[in-house]
Amino acid sequence: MSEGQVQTAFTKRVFSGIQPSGGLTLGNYLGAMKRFAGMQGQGFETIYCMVDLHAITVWQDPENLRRATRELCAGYIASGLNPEDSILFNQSQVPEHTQLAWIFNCVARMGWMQRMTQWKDKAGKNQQNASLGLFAYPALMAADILVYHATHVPVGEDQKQHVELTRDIAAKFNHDFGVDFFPMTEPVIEGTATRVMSLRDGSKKMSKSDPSDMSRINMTDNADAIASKIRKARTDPDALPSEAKGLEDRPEARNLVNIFAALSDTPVDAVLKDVGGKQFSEFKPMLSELAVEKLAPISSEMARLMEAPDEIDAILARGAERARSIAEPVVKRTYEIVGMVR
Ligand code: AQP
Repeated sequence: MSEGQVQTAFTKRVFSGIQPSGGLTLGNYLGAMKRFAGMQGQGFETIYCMVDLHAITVWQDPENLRRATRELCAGYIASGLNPEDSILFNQSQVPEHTQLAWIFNCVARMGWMQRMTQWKDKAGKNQQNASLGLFAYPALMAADILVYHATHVPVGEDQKQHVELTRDIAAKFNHDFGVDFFPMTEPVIEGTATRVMSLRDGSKKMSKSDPSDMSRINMTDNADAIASKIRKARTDPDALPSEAKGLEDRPEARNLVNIFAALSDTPVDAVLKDVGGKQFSEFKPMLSELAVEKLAPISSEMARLMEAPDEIDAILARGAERARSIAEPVVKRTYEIVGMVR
């Protein structure tokens, strides 16, 4: 289907996004960016977004937000996304996302939102003081996806619930208005790194906003920082097992093995065949070397791209134009279905 037409047959189209809410982590790379690049040119139309409107659901310093948005675009490109083959753009430059989100705010139910674990985690005990935007986040995410009639959304484990809610919103809209307009989008959660955990606590996901920098590998970390974080990563005193079953009650060990497997594109069992029986004192330097080998070219390409912010802005502007040409007719038709006089 060409840009500018409303999709009715729901051909294969991928949408996903990352928040420019701080420095990118190894979790974002393995759980999202590397997989986004893997879906490019595989028979999907691919659309990837910097979701800045999501980022501001918690306070962002304006200068940092601008920088993080450009850095995320640089990260996408350095991870293998090509702005000609994929549409790369910034969410706030395509107003159709918020236009559709308002309709979805009126379709989604309060109870659905209250059940979202990300809302509960991020708002914590102080829900009364959280922003209304944080509460409504999943309706905006549904709009991000459905404004392109996207059929597939590659995400990490943590976002599965939001994609399921997107399906609920699409189904309720279709049912309420007696149409078959929005597709039932599939989450794509594959591979060994759909949930990269903190290096300090194997029960917590690696996150940009974790107060401890030692908990994560940043995509801009140099070789020394990567090696030092892996050396200090929490582990247990036992040697590595030879089979995945042996990692079951060892979250920190499992995390480091999963990271190794994902970075080397090797199944976990094959990794354990090689490293089973080794102590962490031997395995950690192997992991550091691999991480530096894979991440250094990405971080140096990001740094190079960041030297030309005007070029990044031009890529984003062109991407927004292409994205709008798909999103605009979808919103126009949605408003007609709802009964708005156009
Ligand atoms: N640790 C992770 N393991 C696997 N996938 C991850 N993702 C994030 N962290 C991990 C995936 O990255 C995509 C974009 O996420 P995001 O940055 O928009 O939001 P997030 O999931 O809330 O990421 P952070 O790092 O935890 O950000 P903050 O700290 O700002 O909330 C998603 O596909 C996500 O699954």
